Amino acid sequence: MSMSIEPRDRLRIAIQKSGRLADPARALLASCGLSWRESRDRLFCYGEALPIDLLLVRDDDIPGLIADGVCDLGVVGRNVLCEQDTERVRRGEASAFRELRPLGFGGCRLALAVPDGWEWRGAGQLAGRRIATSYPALLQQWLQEQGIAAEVVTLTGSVEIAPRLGQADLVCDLVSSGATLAANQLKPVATLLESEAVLAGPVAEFEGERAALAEMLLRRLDGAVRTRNSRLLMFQAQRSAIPALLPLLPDAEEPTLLQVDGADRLALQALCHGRLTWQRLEDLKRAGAQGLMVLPVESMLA
Ligand code: PRT
Ligand code: ZN
Repeated sequence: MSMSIEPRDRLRIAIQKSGRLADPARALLASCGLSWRESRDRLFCYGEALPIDLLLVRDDDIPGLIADGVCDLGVVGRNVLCEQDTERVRRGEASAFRELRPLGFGGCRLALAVPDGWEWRGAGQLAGRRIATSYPALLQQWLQEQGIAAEVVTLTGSVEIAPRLGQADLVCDLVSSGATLAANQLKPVATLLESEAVLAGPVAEFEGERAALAEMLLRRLDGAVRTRNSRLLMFQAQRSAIPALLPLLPDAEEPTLLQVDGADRLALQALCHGRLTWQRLEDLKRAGAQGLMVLPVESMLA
C-alpha cells in the first residue's frame, strides 16, 4: 500500500473504519457507482469501477489526513471537522480543510447539558464551573463568545458520567436521541453546533485528473443525497383541478404536465422531496387526482 503524497491521478477518500458513519458512508459512495477490491488488512480499498480508493481510519484522523495531503476527501462528522479546524485557528494556523457537502446522515448536536436539578437561567450561570467535554476548542470558543470564564475539563470518552464522578459540574457532549443524557440525570440546555456527516476536502482546489474526478463525484453525490428520500409522483387529473392539486405536492420540483386526451385531461409527474404519506395521497385523490402512483428514484443527474 502506497501512502505517498506525490502527484497521483487516483482520488483517495478517507472514511471511518468502524462506527456510526462507516456503513452509511460506504453505502452512499457505492450509490455513486464506486466499488472496491478490499485489501487483506482492510485499511485500504482499491477502487475498481473508478480510480477512487478508500482509506479506512478513525474518524478523528480524517481532517489531519486531508490537511497532510494523504487523502483528498473524507466523510466525517461536522463536529470533528469544526473542532479540529477551531483548534488549528486557535493555535494561529491556517485552515487546512473545509466542508464541501452536508451528507444527510449521522445527525446530532453538540450541546451543553446540566444536572436535572439545575434551573437553567442562561450562560451567566456557568461562570467558574467545570465543564467536561471531548470538544474543548468548540466549547472554549463558545464560552468566549458568551463572555464566560469557566474551566474546560477535556475527556476523551464517557463525558456524561463526569458530573457523577465529581470531575465536572456539567458536560458539553454530542446528543442525538437524548437517552444517554437522561440516563445520567442530565438535561440539554444549549446547542453549540448542529452536526451531521459531511464530505470534507482541502481548502485548495484540486488539480489535473483529480479535479475532474472530484467534480464528477460531487455531481453524483448531489444526485444521490437529493434522491435518497425523494419519490416520483404521477397521476392524472382534469385541467381545472390542477391549481388545487399543486399546493398539495410535498416539497416538489417544477412538475411536468402532459396532455392526455383532448385539452381537459392532464398527466402530471413531479419529483417530491417531502414525505408522501397515505394521508397526503388521500388528500390528492379528494382534490381530483386519479391513478396515483409513487415511484422510488434510482438515480438522478441534474
Ligand atoms: O473509532 P472512531 O474514533 O472512528 O469512532 P468514534 O467512537 O469517535 O465515533 P462514533 O462512531 O461514535 O461517531 C462518529 C460520528 O457519528 C460522530 O463524530 C458524530 O458526528 C456522529 N454521531 C451521531 C454521534 C451520535 N450521533 C451520537 N449519538 N456520535 C456520538 N453519539 C453519542 C453521544 O455522545 C451519546 O454519548 O452516542 C451516545 C448516544 O446518544 P443519544 O443522545 O442517542 O443517547
Ligand atoms: Zn473518534
